[in-house]
Amino acid sequence: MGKVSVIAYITVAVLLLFLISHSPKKPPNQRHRRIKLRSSFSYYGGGDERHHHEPVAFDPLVAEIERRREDKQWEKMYIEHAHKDLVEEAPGAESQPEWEEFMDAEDYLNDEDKFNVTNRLVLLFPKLDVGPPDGYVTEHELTQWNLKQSEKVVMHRTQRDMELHDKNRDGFVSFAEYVPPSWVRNSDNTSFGYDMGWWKQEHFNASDADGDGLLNITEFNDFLHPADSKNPKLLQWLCKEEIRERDTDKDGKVNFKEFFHGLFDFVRNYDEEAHNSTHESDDSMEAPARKLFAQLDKDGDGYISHTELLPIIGKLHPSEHYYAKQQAEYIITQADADKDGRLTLTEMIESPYVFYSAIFNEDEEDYEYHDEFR
Ligand SMILES: *[C@@H]1O[C@H](CO)[C@@H](O)[C@H](O)[C@H]1NC(C)=O
Ligand SMILES: *[C@@H]1O[C@H](CO)[C@@H](O)[C@H](O)[C@H]1NC(C)=O
Ligand SMILES: *[C@@H]1O[C@H](CO)[C@@H](O)[C@H](O)[C@H]1NC(C)=O
Ligand SMILES: *[C@@H]1O[C@H](CO)[C@@H](O)[C@H](O)[C@H]1NC(C)=O
Ligand SMILES: *[C@@H]1O[C@H](CO)[C@@H](O)[C@H](O)[C@H]1NC(C)=O
Ligand SMILES: [Ca+2]
Ligand SMILES: [Ca+2]
Repeated sequence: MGKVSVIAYITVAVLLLFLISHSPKKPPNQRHRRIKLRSSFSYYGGGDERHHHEPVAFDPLVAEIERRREDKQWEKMYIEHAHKDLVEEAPGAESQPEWEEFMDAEDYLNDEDKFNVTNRLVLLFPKLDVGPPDGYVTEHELTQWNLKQSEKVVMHRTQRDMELHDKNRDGFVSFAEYVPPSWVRNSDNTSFGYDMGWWKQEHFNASDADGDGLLNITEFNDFLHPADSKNPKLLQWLCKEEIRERDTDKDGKVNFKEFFHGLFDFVRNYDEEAHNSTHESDDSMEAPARKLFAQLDKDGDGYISHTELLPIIGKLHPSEHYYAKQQAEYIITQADADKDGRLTLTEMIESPYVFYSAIFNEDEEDYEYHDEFR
């Protein structure tokens, strides 16, 4: 990490101090709720994205704190692995990190004198209510907001990865520069998408939209998140990878059996989450699977080729937009008190913890327990 990052940390810290010292004073209530910062993330967005997707913080201020914590974790992990010998010479020195300043950040978020969720929502509402600004936040507005927040987080991670790979610091990643670090290579293969051929040159080439042999930040971000890319070459590559992965008899194509016992489950799960249908048994799913297979098999040769897979690739690899919409739908079902399908500022203020992820403690004692731990 360079000087720029250090300066960025300091700037944010000063900003936070400013906010703390200028917040209005109010008596605390709702002591049983506690806003939690999230601490887990995966180092490479790569292949495991469809298995678990962390929702992004609703409030940019919370996101900023989480981002700084993640950077610290990342930096520590990177330094540990880049200088393994150094760390091993000092056993136990950093084995149990205590993120004290982030504990403080969590305290800050939970101190209503300092971080008043009502005031935050009042402040944020006009930023959400933009299309059009009519006093209601619709599912679409909320989706766009969520998407903007998650794109910021994703791009930040990409920039961090870029710093790691762009060894000659020219702002581009060449294929030669793109050697996965040893700690990625040595870790669990499947979780980093080795089975997806993640590190292959073909993937790199497909991400290189203008074909100059180098990936700029946009292309590198696409490389790491192909499902969110608009680059047709990359989407085609993703389809090819999917076919390769599902082609169990290795004849280069996907037949109905391979489709039914693999791809179709993903499509079904996707549609279920979108349309809230009930779970069906394997037998009863065969007919709809055959129907979809026939629709996709445009040339009717009894196999799905990678071009025939393109219409459903978004269901196999859900995009950030999909998750942003899912999160928006969830928030609205939780906070829409009058059930008109949209949120007023009052509705939002009445359910603040739908927006601020919180753990719920039954009673005061539980709260004290957490208090002691800090
Ligand atoms: C937050 O601020 C609002 C308006 O300034 C006030 O009415 C409310 O009591 C405050 N809430 C808390 C929990 O301090
Ligand atoms: C991951 O896969 C590579 C190549 O297929 C292999 O050399 C390596 O030992 C594997 N690593 C683990 C931890 O399974
Ligand atoms: C990727 O592109 C380079 C030229 O830019 C070419 O030499 C290489 O063979 C390509 N690799 C694959 C797997 O397509
Ligand atoms: C990266 O290159 C692509 C063309 O491949 C271009 O569309 C994009 O604007 C470039 N991004 C930046 C940040 O320069
Ligand atoms: C799905 O529908 C059932 C009833 O049809 C309802 O009880 C349930 O809450 C719905 N789930 C979601 C996630 O919408
Ligand atoms: Ca470079
Ligand atoms: Ca409403």
